[in-house]
Amino acid sequence: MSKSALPDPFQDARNTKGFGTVNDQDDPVTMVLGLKDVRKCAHNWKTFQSGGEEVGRIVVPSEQAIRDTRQIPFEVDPPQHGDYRALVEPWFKRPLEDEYKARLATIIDELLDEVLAMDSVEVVEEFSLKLQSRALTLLLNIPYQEAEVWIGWGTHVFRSDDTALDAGKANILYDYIDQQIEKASNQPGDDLYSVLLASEINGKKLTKEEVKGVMILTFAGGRDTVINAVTNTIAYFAEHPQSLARIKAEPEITGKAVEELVRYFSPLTHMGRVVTEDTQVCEHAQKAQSRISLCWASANRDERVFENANEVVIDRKINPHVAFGFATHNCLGATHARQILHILLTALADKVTAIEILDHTDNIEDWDEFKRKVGFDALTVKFN
Ligand code: HEM
Ligand code: EMZ
Repeated sequence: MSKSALPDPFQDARNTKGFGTVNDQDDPVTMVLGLKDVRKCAHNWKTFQSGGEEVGRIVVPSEQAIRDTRQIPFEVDPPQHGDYRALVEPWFKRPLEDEYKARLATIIDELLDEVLAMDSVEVVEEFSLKLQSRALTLLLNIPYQEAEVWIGWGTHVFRSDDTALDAGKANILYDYIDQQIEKASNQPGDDLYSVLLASEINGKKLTKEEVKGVMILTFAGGRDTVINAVTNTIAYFAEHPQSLARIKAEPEITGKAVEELVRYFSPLTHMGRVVTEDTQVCEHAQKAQSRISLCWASANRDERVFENANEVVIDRKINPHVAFGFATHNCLGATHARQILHILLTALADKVTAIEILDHTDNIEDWDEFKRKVGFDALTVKFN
């Protein structure tokens, strides 16, 4: 069996009934599996809500027990969503600027040089986590050194080896953000905290709680997703050196390659919504106040849309994937994530000739009837 392959556990359920069910903390979730249905539900924010009363409930597993702060704009529905989104969108587009790209390229080049000199590298801890944390200093526009603090937190800010909902860990993040907000409020700079503290919606300054909501989301949403995408990229090229050679020979396909890898990896498996009225989902009765989820990972393997859906077609021409979501809440961090992967592919093609996998432990998510490999808990390689 290929080590880099991520099998699609949803195929049967998607083709027979179009949905699956996962019981999360006695609050079951109907997982919507087909691409068309996922898009339809994502578009319909009135019936399938993100911003209900119960903060944390749209995440699966629900984070109600470990979080009181509403993540913004993720847990807000239109029309308020649009106000928040308009406020933060320009900031999250900065990765398109040349200077940002150049600084990101330096971070990636330095890290690659480091691991190329090592006899063996545990990619998750020694490469992907460092890369994610160092790159995030650019997105937040704060000193590079701060990444060391975040590297110490491990791969997920809410999950640990023992539990998917680690309150102790979550509190470290909340306290840290509170402190940073105080610091920026006393001594404003040109970092994201300061910019948010100074901004207004309809003439009203954002509260510290709102700023905290944006920052928690920025730390949580862009962490294991990016780490898994980077680690899976290394595993993929280890087993497909010819694809790396193609990117070297035809750098113009790099953008397509990034989209295809993100489709195939689908680092965020699904995201929930709360149903506001009795309705039907995939011809299945869905009660008001129950939960559904939009399963991006399943939608991205929908064979009605993607030819050879279970293969990485490195220069796939038509690729309407939903790995970054769809409609209202589509990923704000996508510009940053795409830039990381684009620069990483270029640097790998430039500096690396072969990657050998020495050891690996899969990271398999358990969604009751579906067990999904999303990446690796550990991946040891030798770069050549
Ligand atoms: C939203 C995936 C990286 C910040 C989303 C959504 C998906 C997603 C599927 C939609 C959620 C929904 O509809 O409920 C990913 C993947 C990533 C990634 C696959 C990496 C490959 C990042 C990064 C950041 C980020 C790096 C920021 C540091 C956000 C935010 C939203 C979001 C703020 C909410 C946008 C809104 O509500 O309007 N992401 N994400 N993401 N993501 Fe990402
Ligand atoms: C939430 C989510 C954001 C959630 C767009 O996705 O990412 C998850 O990893 C977090 O646990 O709180 O931020």
